[in-house]
Amino acid sequence: MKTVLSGKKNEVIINTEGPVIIIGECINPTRRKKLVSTLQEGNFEYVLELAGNQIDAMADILDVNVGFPGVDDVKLLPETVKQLQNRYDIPLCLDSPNSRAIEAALKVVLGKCLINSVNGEEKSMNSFLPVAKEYGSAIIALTMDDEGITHDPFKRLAIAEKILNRAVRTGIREEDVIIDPLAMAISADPQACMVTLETIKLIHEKLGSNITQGASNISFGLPSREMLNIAFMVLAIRAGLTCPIANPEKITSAVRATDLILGRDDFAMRFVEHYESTKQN
Ligand code: THG
Repeated sequence: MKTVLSGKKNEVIINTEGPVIIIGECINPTRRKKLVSTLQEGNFEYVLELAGNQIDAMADILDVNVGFPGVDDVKLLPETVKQLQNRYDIPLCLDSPNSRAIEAALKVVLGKCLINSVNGEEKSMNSFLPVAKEYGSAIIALTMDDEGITHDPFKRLAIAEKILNRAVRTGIREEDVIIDPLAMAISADPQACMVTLETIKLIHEKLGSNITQGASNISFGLPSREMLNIAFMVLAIRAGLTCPIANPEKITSAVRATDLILGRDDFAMRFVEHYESTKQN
């Protein structure tokens, strides 16, 4: 299955057959005080620098999250989108729980972007799905609903199916729904990663959808986060993950190595290209 996204001109195809597409996570105020302070001053240089660094590290898509307490993201999200698209031609993944902020950003965005995210709650589906349909966007579907987060992979699959069916009835194409199996901190629950891996496998087999996840979530609260994130990423790709939200500066080497090993990189072209690009720096 193929999900096509675009920037101003540049098209990116997320294909369940691979190779893995990287959604850069770094435009996110979590633990980035400087992002909050610069945006509060109306200064976009740092957000542009975060974008440029991730593009250099081979991000294919950029997640854009500018939500923090006290900010009016109905204003800030579209302004950030404009600034990013003034300088770079890359598809965007608009990351906000506020459907009004998403809609305001969709009014100014060029190309076809990804909405991050809808979940199985009635309120969420009712507010995000019509917006995605109206603006022709693809959407990330989180496998949680009005009953919260379940630890049963079959129930997560059922929620994915529910959102997918509702989206299709709203007029959104099946391939424009990317499923998020929910990656949670392993420090809080020893089985958290196994539940996610089982969910990925089920969704891959039963729905054949493209699959994303916040790949750095699992390592919150632990040392050696990079190593944990990489180990989990490799296993998740094998299970069916196709477009992780991750830090490309930390993860691209492992992603290229995994694609090569899985027979998705003829003559190691992408692997070597990435190696050469890191050597020059
Ligand atoms: N699913 C979907 N969207 C998501 C998530 C998800 N969006 C947000 C989040 N989870 C993914 N993004 C991040 C961004 C940053 C970090 C983790 C997940 C992170 N940052 C470092 C920290 O907190 O220590 C700081 C920055 C860094 O060192 O790079 O870990 O699950 N659909």
